[in-house]
Amino acid sequence: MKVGIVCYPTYGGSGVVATELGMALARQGHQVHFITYREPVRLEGFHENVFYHEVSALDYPLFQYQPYESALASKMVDVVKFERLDLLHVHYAIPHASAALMAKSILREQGISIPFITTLHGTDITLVGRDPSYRPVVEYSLNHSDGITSVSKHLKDETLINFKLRREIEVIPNFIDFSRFKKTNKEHFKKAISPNGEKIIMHVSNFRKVKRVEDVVLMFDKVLPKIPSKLLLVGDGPERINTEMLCRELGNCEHVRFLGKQDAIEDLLAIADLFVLPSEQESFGLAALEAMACEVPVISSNAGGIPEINIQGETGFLSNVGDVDDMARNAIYILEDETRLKQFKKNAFAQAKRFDIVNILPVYEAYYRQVLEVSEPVVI
Ligand code: GMT
Repeated sequence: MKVGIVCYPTYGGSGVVATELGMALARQGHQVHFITYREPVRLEGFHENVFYHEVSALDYPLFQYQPYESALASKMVDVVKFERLDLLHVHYAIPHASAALMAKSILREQGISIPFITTLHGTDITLVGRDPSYRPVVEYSLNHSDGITSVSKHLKDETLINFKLRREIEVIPNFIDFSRFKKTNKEHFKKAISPNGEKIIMHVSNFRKVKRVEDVVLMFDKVLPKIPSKLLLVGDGPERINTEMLCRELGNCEHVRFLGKQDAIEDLLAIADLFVLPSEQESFGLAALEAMACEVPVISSNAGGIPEINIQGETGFLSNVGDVDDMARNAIYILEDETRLKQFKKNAFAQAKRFDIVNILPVYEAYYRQVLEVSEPVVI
């Protein structure tokens, strides 16, 4: 198949999933064309069967906001025609689904049929998409998608509650590429971070408000007196400054390291003992699953789709959003006993294995085939 993938190329779950899916499809022999405004962060190096088409939106003094959606739709038209694509797969509904719909309509008039699948990732539904400023367009473009997938059961339910959809939503969970995410020996690095064998607690996110990074620091502050430990905060975003201020207020800065944006997350996860994800909203929680793949148990909130991956008392623990006391109690429980910690690590890995890309990729391929089979031919 020749597939066009549209996504946000920046750090963020949906772009990561789109990129890894594209690369896996390419390894299976499909031809994959990424259509984005910048090269996706995880698309490093040269890959046979992978092509990249940059969307550039002409700027003009009249525009207060650049019409990116029009530029994207125009690029899709061009790539579909020139590369003779079979299918478009857009990740994150806004504005990718409506841009794909526009491209599809333009191509239809030229006698070209191009079905498109929209994958819902989370805030495109739960936060941004249902805002009145976008809602009618999101609903319309979902109803005109040839296929819709959602990364968790919870997100599917949320979508059906918030939008009047005439289309079925297929749940296809996110996945792990175990050739990349596996525990490796990084003893030298561990020694540098925790010279006295302190436990390493880690959080990775884009530091947006929904991630509640301050809860990570508050929880850590309660764990620290009981368990000698270090906190690694990976990522960057609007809440970083408040988080740094909180560390200063609590006086625990010497035990907290802000590492900023990092590419090789797996190298950092290799030295972690515990991962914390206290989000207010999380349709899936890919960051937690990546941690589990590297044998790291998870302390999380019970928001959104997280309970579909983190199993209470087995791979970690789940608490109500904001209940930092409970999170701290659970963290201490896991970390205070070596045998227990080992068991949690083992369970976390076993759970992540259920989401091996080897199992999920064929589900996407089958769904692509299904959509292609039923998509209407163009009659002009
Ligand atoms: O919140 C993020 O980290 C970014 C966001 C995105 O769409 O780029 O992530 C969403 O998609 C990820 C991949 O499917 C999910 O793992 C995240 O749970 C989801 N984020 C939220 O729902 C807040």
